[in-house]
Amino acid sequence: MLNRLIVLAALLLPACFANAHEYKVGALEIAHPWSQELPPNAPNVAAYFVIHNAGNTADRLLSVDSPISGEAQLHEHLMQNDLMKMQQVPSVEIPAGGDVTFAPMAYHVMLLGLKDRSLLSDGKRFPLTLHFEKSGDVTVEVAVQKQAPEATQKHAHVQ
Ligand SMILES: [Cu+2]
Repeated sequence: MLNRLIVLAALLLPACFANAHEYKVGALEIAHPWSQELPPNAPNVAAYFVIHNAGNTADRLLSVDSPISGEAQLHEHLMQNDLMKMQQVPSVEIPAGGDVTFAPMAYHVMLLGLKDRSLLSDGKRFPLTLHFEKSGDVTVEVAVQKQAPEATQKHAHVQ
């Protein structure tokens, strides 16, 4: 009976998180990498995720790259003279025990010089490699979707 329950629980669990996915490297957890589907002529694409540092030392996201684009940059949004603008940042600190959210109007990954648009439509996924100072490299699958995932931040803490 207990075995049956465990099997049942194992079968049900992935269904709850059908649209969320999570990656781990060292003490870091990267929750639900996603990208907004854009018109086919959009010059750049942005990628978002939440990084949680479960360790007790800070780490740093140094750079990112993807086979679908010639260049990938770390960007932040900021207010300057009442105008929202974005600019490149050299790296992003991931504080010990903290979360850093990459989201629209916040930190984001900017993919420039798109080489392959075949994976940029709703329901597809493309690879993105994150390079961390201490934890090393991890390749995640970025889910392309029409709708921004409302539950992304909530899911970041669900184990
Ligand atoms: Cu940008």
